[in-house]
Amino acid sequence: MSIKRVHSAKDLAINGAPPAFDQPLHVGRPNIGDHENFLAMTRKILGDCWLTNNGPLVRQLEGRIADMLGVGHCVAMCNGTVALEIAIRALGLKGEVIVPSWTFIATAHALHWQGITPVFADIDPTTHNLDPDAVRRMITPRTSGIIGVHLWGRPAPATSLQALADEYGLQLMFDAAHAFGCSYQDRSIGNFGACEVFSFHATKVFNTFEGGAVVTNDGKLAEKMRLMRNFGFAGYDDVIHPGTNGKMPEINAAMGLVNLANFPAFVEANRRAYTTYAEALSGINGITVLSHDPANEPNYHYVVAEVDDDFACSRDVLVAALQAENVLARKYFWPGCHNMKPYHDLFPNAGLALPSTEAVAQRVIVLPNGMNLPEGSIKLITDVFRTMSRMS
Ligand code: T4K
Repeated sequence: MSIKRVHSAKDLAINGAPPAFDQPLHVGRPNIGDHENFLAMTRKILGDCWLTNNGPLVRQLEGRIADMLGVGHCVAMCNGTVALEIAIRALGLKGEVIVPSWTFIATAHALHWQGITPVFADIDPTTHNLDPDAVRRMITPRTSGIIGVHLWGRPAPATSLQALADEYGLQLMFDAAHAFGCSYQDRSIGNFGACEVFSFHATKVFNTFEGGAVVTNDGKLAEKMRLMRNFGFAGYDDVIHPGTNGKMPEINAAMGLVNLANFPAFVEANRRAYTTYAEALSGINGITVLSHDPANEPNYHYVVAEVDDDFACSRDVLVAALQAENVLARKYFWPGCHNMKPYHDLFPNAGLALPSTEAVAQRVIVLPNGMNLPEGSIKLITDVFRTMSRMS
């Protein structure tokens, strides 16, 4: 990839200069471990003629993940969304369930798709995670549970949410799609609430092409979810539970095993990139890189910055400038689930109770990260910020 320098406004692609990068830099470019290992495992899968249905590699992956997280049970699934749906059903959630609106749309869809009403609670604008006081305000007699989201891999306030759930007799589970390999107060994410759900989508810090898992310390719940992900089969010809097809294929598990072996290198590359971004962007008026609480272990996968009113241009103009340079920065998760059509149609006034979500949605920008970032690219990306900060 060839890289051009950005010094001044006239060097910017939005002003007609060639883009800084001749190929796009993506948020969510997959981290891929040792190719030869993966190809060898693929040949074995083909030779053994065992492609899916709780195969040996899926079972191996489940064991490795459970060990790594120090959690009793890992139930691998075909993707994070189906994993959420199965966990929600297995916990018997119904009526209303409280979720943040500031999350990927799958969190809300996993409820709505099953005839459950997602009730959006506001976030703490500093952490981007659910604000327990806001959750309390949304509890009604129809509420059956709370789904916290560890957004950007920053843990949701699990202790306060658990206390609230206990006080009102609610189920608590977590969408941990972003938080594989993270911890909260010295315990791995995966050990909080009744269960936690990971996404192993290609764009995640740890991927299995598509995939996901529910992890739990509750053996009965794990058993129920194993039945549910395989149509409720308890053996040949014996269906004992309603179910769906949530199974992870062997090829995905092979990718998972290979990537798990390389996981520490992925996190280290992310950490270095995060630190470089944070240093380069510090001191630019109106730009704040979201920090991590030293009490918790992050995976540094999402590099999130906020653009506030002190910056020389709006967040959207900055994103347009970066995209013109082939830096495909994202506005995740603008405009918030409650402003997406299915939920805006249902709750047109939800935004009134979500002032922090509305404000954060206008400020956030997510930057490319991961193993595939070309050497020197962060310097150039942050030069674009610096040049835009001088625009009037
Ligand atoms: N809960 C939360 C909090 C989540 O963030 C997600 C998923 C879920 C639940 C559901 O889990 P899954 O059912 O997906 O397992 C992407 C992902 O598709 C989605 O998995 C993820 N969250 C979300 C944050 O990001 P999009 O619509 O932004 O994807 P897309 O196609 O724009 O790709 C993102 C970037 O990645 C692009 O610039 C291209 C690049 N990319 C993508 C793929 C697939 C690659 O370079 N290579 C690839 O193979 O949703």
